[in-house]
Amino acid sequence: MEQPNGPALRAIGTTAAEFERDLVSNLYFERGTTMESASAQDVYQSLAVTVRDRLVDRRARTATAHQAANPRCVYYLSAEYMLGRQLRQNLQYTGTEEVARDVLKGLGVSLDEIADFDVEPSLGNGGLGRLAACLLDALATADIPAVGYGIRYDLGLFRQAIVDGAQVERPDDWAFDGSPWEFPQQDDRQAVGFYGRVEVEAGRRRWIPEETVLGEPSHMLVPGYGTQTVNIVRLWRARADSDAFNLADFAAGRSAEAVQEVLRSENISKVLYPADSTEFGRELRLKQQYFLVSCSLWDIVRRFHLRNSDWTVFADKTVIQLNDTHPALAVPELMRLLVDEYELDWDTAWSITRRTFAYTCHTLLPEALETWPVALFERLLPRHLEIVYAINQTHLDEVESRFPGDGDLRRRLSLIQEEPERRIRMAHLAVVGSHAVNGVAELHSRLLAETTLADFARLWPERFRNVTNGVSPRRFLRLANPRLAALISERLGGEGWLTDLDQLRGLAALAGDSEFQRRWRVVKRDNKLDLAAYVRAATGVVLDPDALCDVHVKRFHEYKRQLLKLLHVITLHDRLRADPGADVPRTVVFAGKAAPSYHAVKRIIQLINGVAKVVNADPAVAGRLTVVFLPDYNVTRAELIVPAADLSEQISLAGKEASGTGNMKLALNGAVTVGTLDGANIELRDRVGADNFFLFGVDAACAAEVRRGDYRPGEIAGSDPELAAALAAIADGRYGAGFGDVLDTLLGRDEYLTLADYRAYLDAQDAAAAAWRDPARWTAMSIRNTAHCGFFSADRTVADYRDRIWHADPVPVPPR
Ligand code: GPK
Repeated sequence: MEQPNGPALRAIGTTAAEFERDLVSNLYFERGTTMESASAQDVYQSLAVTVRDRLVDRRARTATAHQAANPRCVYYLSAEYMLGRQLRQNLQYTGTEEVARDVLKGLGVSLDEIADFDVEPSLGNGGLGRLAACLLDALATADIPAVGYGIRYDLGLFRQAIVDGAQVERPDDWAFDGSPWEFPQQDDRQAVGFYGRVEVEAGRRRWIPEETVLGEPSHMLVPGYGTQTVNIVRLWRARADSDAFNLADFAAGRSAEAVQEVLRSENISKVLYPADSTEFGRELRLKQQYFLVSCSLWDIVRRFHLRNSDWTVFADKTVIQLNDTHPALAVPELMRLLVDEYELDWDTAWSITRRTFAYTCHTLLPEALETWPVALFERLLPRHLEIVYAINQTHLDEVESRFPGDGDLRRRLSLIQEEPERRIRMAHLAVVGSHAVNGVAELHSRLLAETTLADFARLWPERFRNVTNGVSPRRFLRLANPRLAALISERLGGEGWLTDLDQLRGLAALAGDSEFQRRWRVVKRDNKLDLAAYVRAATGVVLDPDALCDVHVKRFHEYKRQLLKLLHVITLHDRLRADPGADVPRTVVFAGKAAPSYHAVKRIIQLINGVAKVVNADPAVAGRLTVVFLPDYNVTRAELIVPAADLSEQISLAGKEASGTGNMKLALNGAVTVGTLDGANIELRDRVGADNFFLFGVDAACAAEVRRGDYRPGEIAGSDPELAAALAAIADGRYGAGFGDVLDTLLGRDEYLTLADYRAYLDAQDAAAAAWRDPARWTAMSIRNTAHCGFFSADRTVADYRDRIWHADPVPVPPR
């Protein structure tokens, strides 16, 4: 993009008059209407464009600065992005929120009402996708030249409705009303091949694909906070060739046949796969992965050639971060481009490739490590299979020379799994093709090197490192919790903490200050009132703003143990019926989506709703215990729940949660955690202090130990009367008939040690209730949680990646 400097371009200003002029003009020229006849949607779209224009100007200057500096660029490859709503973010990042509010008010419109038209693009499943968005935000804030590459799914993650207590999935046509934040670039389309054969031409192997699909990019702007940098996220959408539509079929009345080819192509970016940490063996998914990789690498190479001509500097100018294994095909694809298309020799190409890639692993669950059947891979990507085999050969030769005669080791390290069917191990491919491999929390990185990737860690210990996740304080404090942000800024004397989160430490001295505590509690209460208003409208359930707000919000997974929380609720209900003073007044909020095919956790959602119905209808516990399942958890819902939370449930079985980032968002907003020694909980507890964290449960080593021994959940249930009563309550059908399957998993294998941790969990909850009874004590704990959360800023995470993996320098963008 060129620096706009011609006199024809109107100045982009931030005064109310300029803002109003642009808004009205956008309404007129973009929507073809005037303020008098505009619909709310018209006003929203014009407002969005008006704000966007302010970023476009920065974007143009960013591109110019990058072109001049020719820096090392960070390319983030991710199948998922959960960007969240854009309007309020962009108003804040351009400093136009107040101006916009006033201008709209002058025109008789409320900003809050208009802002509700903003639709969040839910192009991800959960933590991994949201992490990608937080990192992009922090990259731009740090002035690091970066592009995020992803897929522009027509349908984002399904919308969750609850019908008769059960999850029902509805399509999320997020751009149905138009998406004002996107810049489609139809003229930058890129062809992507599939299937076909490999031909030898003058001694060189070349792939002749049989099918071609077009990748059409559109980008969204990613502004930095407090800086001029605006990076982009570039999302690819699959399009068929313009002559793919079969006119003859259509004319003959065969309308379905007429669009067949169009559909086959465009299906590639039709829908985000709603699987989270589970293997999803579908040809279309592999096609999606290659589609993303092929389009993005083409674009990365194109960008490189805008500023460079010599391949030997490619890796000095380019680092490609693989967000999990979904984009791991980039390794053979870059090799194919370098060797087949640009005719570099294999060794040079391999050295460039390895220096270019770095890989982040987000799980330890073996079932979440992707593998693809060789047969499918060969059919879809015949040349890539040859390249994978060649990479594997060199790799296994190295293994053999380092550990001669260790056939078992070679089998374990091979890119190809042989039994029960031949499959390509994508995590292996990513490790072999990268110069750095990282886990996402200290425990996770250690366990990766000791278990899941132990053989690789022995082979290349220098490649392994940890980069603990972080979250954007702009989104999860400033935007989500403006009341708390204002109080913090008032006390810390400015907003410097927003880009230097360690400054929050200054709040620790105020933890015991009764006036500050009072104001802290007022903020929390107001946030709970906001949540209560939403919950009432969405579910009819009435929440008490003075009750302890206890939240378990995240994707549904057995290892995250929503069921453990539910057993606690059932026990509380029992206790409260006998003794109204048995617990503090409490609201339990559950939210989260289950993969549509993950039957076991969909049953848990049903059971939660069954329990909620019984508890909320029981006059004996009215005002003491309320249970709500808030449907359709997403970034927007998180921004509502997180600021209102008092108690943060982070109760995964130790050793299963790679990091967690909800734990960070909640603690940052003053929620106190009840949690296990899992993922980043450990680092969180280290920082906020053991006194400000309710710890319980087995640790990862012990969990592994229990699993190896002869664990008997039935005996635990038999020897704990309260637990037995809770299980009996589920069995007797009061929450709905037929939850025998849920009981069977608990009393059978109890894979996630729910029963083993039940008693310790209840004790931790009793300790939390005791602390809550003393408001001064609780509030001090809450303040200390916020005060010591600076480490969990995504800015620190990005600084770690920058220093330890990317070695990319910032490029400041001059102001206009
Ligand atoms: C991990 F493997 C995966 C996955 O497919 N999706 C996903 O969201 C999450 N994750 C982990 O479960 C979290 O512990 C972690 O904080 C998050 O990725 C970001 O690293």
